[in-house]
This record gives sequence, C-alpha cells and structure tokens, in this order.
Amino acid sequence: MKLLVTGGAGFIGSNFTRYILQACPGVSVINLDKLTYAGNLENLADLADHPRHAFIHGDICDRRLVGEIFSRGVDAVINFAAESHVDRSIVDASPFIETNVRGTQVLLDAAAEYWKDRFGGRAAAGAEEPVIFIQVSTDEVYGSLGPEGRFTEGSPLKPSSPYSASKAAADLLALAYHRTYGLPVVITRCSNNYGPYQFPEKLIPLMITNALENQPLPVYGDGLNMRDWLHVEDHCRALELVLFRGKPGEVYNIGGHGERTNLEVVQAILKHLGKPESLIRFVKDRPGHDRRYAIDPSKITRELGWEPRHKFEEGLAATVEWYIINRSWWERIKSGAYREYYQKMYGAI
Ligand code: NAD
Ligand code: TDX
Repeated sequence: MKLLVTGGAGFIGSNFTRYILQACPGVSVINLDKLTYAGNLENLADLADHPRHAFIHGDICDRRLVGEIFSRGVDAVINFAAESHVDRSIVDASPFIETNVRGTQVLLDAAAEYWKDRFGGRAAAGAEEPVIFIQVSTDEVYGSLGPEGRFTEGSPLKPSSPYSASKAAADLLALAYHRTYGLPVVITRCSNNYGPYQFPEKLIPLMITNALENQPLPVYGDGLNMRDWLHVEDHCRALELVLFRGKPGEVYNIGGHGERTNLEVVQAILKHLGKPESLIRFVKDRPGHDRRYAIDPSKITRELGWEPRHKFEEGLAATVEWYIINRSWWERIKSGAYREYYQKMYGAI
C-alpha cells in the first residue's frame, strides 16, 4: 500500500511515519511537507535512507504537485499538514485558512478525481470500501466543555479559535466530499497529544525545556483549564486501525481519559525534573481560552478495538527523559526564528 502522508515532518506526522513503517512492512510512505517553522527534517533523520520512505518538499495547496503525486499512484492519504498552534492563529489567521481549509480542499479534489478515475467513484461489487482519505482533526472543533460531560462524535461543532474554526471547516469539507462525490473519507478527532519531537511552543515541551533552562514557566489564567492528554503513539495506533478498518463517512473520537489541569501537568514536569514550583508564572489568559476538553472514545473502542496503552504519568516521565537526552534538537529550534516569536508572546516574564 502506498500512503501519502502530509505534514510528515511535524510532530504527529513524523511519529506516525516512523510508526507505520515499522508496524506495516507492506506500507510505503510518500511524505509531503512544506517545512514551515514547525516542519523539521531532523524529525525524520533516522528514516532518511529507509527504502519505503520518500520525502517531497512541497505545499498541499499546490494542486499541480499534488496531482502529480497522485498520478504516480497513491492508495490512501492521511492529512496531518496544518498550521497547528492556537496562539499563532490568534495573532494571524491567514496561514490557517490557507493550509487548513484550502490545502485540505486541494487534497480532497485530487483524491476525488483519483477515486473517480481509478475506481469509477465506487468500490468493486461485494468489496468493502477502502478508506482513501483520513482527515486528522481535533477535539477543539467541539469548543469548550463545562465541568461535566465528554465530547461524543455527535457533539455540536463550536470552535473557539481561528485554528479550531479552520479545522472544523476542513472537517465539513471532507464530509461534504463523501456525501457529494462518494469519496471514502474518515475524520478522526483526537485530544491533546504529547511525546517526542513536539515543537516547544506547545504546553508540555515548552514547560520541560524552560524548566531545563531554569526559565519561568508561563501558565495562562488560573492554570485550571483541562486538557485530555494522549501519548502520540496511541494516536498513531488509532490512525492505523482507522486506515485499515474505519468506515467511510464516519467520525472517530480518539482520547485516553487523560484529563489533567494545566497546573497539574506543569507541577508533574517540575517534580520529574527536581525543579522548584517558584518557576511558575501566572500570565495573561489566552483570548477565548477553552476551559475543558474531554473525549468519549467509546465508538473507536467498540468498533475498532482501540485502547490507549500509555498511562499519562509514565508517558510524561518518558517524554521528559526524551527532552533531556535530545537537548540539541530543541536548543537548535529555540535559538532560531522561534526566539523572536517567544519574545513577542511572553516578553520579559
Ligand atoms: P505540527 O505543527 O507539529 O506539524 C505540522 C506539519 O505540517 C509541519 O511539518 C509543517 O511543515 C507541515 N505543513 C504546514 N503547512 C503545510 C502545507 N501547506 N503543506 C505541506 N505541509 C505543511 O502539528 P502536529 O501537532 O503534528 O499536528 C498534526 C495534525 O494533527 C494537525 O492537523 C493538527 O490539527 C492535528 N492534531 C494535533 C493535535 C496535537 O495535540 N498536536 C491533536 C489533535 C489533532
Ligand atoms: O505557554 C503556555 N501556557 C499555557 O498555560 C501555552 C503554550 C499553553 N498553555 C495552556 C493553554 C491550553 O489550555 O496549556 C494548554 C495546552 O496548550 P497548547 O499546548 O497550546 O495546546 P491546545 O491549545 O490545547 O491545542 C493542542 O491540542 C489540540 C494543539 O496545539 C492542537 O494542534 C490540537 O488540535
């Protein structure tokens, strides 16, 4: 099977590429990535000479390039490519609309054309419809929860940030291509991921790397916002199941009952590192900050047999260890263009 993985030089995409090549000897990966500030070929360094991995530097918005890739033969697409950071979307929504909405539309167009040309727009009689397109989405499309309840696949879409609004738009487009053209699309909505190779603008790696440098840890608002943490490898395994056994037209929520307040997460990191809580700084809240996310994953568990394997405390300890061992990886990032962004966001805290 030839898989087109987009955004495969980012955090989840690079973990997925490594995972699927190892888990499935019959799968080869074409990895299309624009290498934005968040894309990093160092995330794929160990796969550079892998015989089943080919990297293409390019943009998912480039219809000609995407068409050319399809014409060389693609069995399925997993679309990770996105602008992914909420805070950046609040500063400037434009790249979010361009990549997350228009880029997804370009990929859907190419996939729909290919689906029509190769399969006449429908699976062979008697054959189960294969999944051709996985749109990797997020629980943020559902907006914020109150103190009770969990997001199900039927929860209304109420995105709060330009980022989550762009992801919701892409989800709706993908579902529309299923309805209109019969394109076998599946949407996955996963909760917050953590693990190796996560860009240090996101909560967990930002807090680990700042603490390692004895720098202040900026916690938004009262620190009591809740996120539902899932180890990236558990997300990758869920995507593998969806790819081979998912039902076209369906949405699958992915989450591992890993609810923690931000403050609990930050305190746990400091404890692992033996650093003092006096490093914590409560700073101005994020505008439109969602209070609580929690996923009900019972559909993917019931229908595809998925269960998370990583316990949060153990996964977090291993992640802290990864950032200690891979100091040069994040030091290179933090000393580059990212430094300017950090100054603008956090100033002198
Ligand atoms: P990331 O920012 O680490 O990586 C995104 C990758 O996409 C980068 O390599 C970047 O270069 C690439 N990219 C951006 N624009 C592109 C374009 N126009 N063409 C080609 N490549 C482009 O993001 P991530 O955290 O790995 O997230 C991956 C996907 O998973 C995103 O779609 C995100 O919405 C979704 N998601 C993330 C989380 C999370 O907790 N990180 C949770 C749920 C869903
Ligand atoms: O400096 C910070 N201080 C802080 O308190 C940062 C960067 C974040 N936070 C808070 C905001 C959130 O409540 O931590 C929580 C997590 O923040 P992020 O790491 O920015 O993640 P979040 O906004 O929850 O979005 C993430 O999960 C869903 C990903 O970035 C998205 O791509 C994914 O869709």
